[in-house]
Amino acid sequence: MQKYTRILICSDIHSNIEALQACLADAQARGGFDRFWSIGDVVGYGPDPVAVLDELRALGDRFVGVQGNHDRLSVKAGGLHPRPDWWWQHADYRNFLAMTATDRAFIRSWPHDIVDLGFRLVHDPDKRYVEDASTAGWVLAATRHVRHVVVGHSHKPGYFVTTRKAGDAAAPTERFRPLRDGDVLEFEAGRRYLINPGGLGQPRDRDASAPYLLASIHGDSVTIEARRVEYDMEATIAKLRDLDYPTELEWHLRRGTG
Ligand SMILES: [Mn+2]
Repeated sequence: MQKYTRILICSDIHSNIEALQACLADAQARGGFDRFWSIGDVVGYGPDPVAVLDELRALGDRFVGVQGNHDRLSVKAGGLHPRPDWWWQHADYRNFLAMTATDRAFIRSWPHDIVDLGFRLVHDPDKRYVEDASTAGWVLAATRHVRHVVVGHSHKPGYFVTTRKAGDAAAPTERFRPLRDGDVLEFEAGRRYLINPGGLGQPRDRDASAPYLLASIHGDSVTIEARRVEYDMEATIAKLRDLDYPTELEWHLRRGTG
């Protein structure tokens, strides 16, 4: 019998502990996972950076994570934007104040990008949003030493795949394909994939439920199942109000925008 590695893939948790715990429980109910890939932006925006970091620390060796742009900002010396211009900077500054030196050391321990099981994990390659085929093709072409790429940053679950004719090297891709709840994607041999698990703690595809992916990987054989999970958003929003976070956050969570 083949032994598959089961991986929970998620990105952009953004200090949303209710959404994270709901996804962990959902994955547990579906047979659990051997590894947890976090594609960055664990903190920022939401009200619970420390609870989220504690949950990830509790995963022990199963946790593999890279830094996102909000994570990088949150560990800058001196903190963030004491007189912020934008609503999200207010939120990130509150995140910064809530975290301890130990929390910041944990975030600093994550690399910018990493290769695991033939996948390159990177939040925002060259600080870009990968939302069109030409950018996806550029990222894949710049990453020829690995088979596939996982990104975050756009908060929209979906994938790009190289065209059948292209083979491995030059990598023009087909258009973006969204991944919806229950979609199952089996990788085709000889093609390269760039996947995005979506924004677990702040989706931006106009579906307010929390997205993540469950992958089964054995050598070149890859199957990915897309999940959407309802979570106790009212609890998250109550905390945002209690802690006087910008009202834009509630607005975006309810609508699945950002
Ligand atoms: Mn983000």
